Amino acid sequence: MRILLTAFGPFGSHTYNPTEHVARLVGQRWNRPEQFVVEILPVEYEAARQRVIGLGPFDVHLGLGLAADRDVPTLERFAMNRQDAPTPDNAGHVALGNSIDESAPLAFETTLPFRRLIESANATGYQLKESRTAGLYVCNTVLFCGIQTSKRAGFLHLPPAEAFSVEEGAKLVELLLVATLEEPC
Ligand code: PCA
Repeated sequence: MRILLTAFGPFGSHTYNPTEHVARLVGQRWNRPEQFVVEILPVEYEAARQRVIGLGPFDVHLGLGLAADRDVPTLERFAMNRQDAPTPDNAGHVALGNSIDESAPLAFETTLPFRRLIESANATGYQLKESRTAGLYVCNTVLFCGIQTSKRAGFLHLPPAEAFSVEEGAKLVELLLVATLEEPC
């Protein structure tokens, strides 16, 4: 069993991205038998897409990203086959509504046990909410490619560090991964 946990570093006006620290902490602490890979992806549409495809299929891929305008963690339900955001990526590219993959459908739904994860997190005292859009920036691209590449894939947006500590983020990610592994495919 192979697990991929991805996250991002700084981008745009965000000089600190808690998700890279959360992902590293979860990777350091993982003590279960599954092979666990942590990858910090470039905040660039094309390079991130290539990296996810290049890492190849995993049994579970959970992507993490910062949602600076949200105050609780959100689990993404859908990935859109679009790239469209005013903020340039870290390569300076501004996306204007192109498809990620012209041969793919307009949207995919997460292949993680979505409702079960939200219920498990909330039963443990987290406020984890459903989100129906990951935006159309780089996180959405990673979720889209993750669903195309790995057996089960999903995406968790975390609020900024003022609202949520790295430790809390790591505990939530661990809970979501363990709950996914316990759910039959
Ligand atoms: N958040 C951005 C990209 C990188 C990150 O951490 C997003 O929500 O698309």
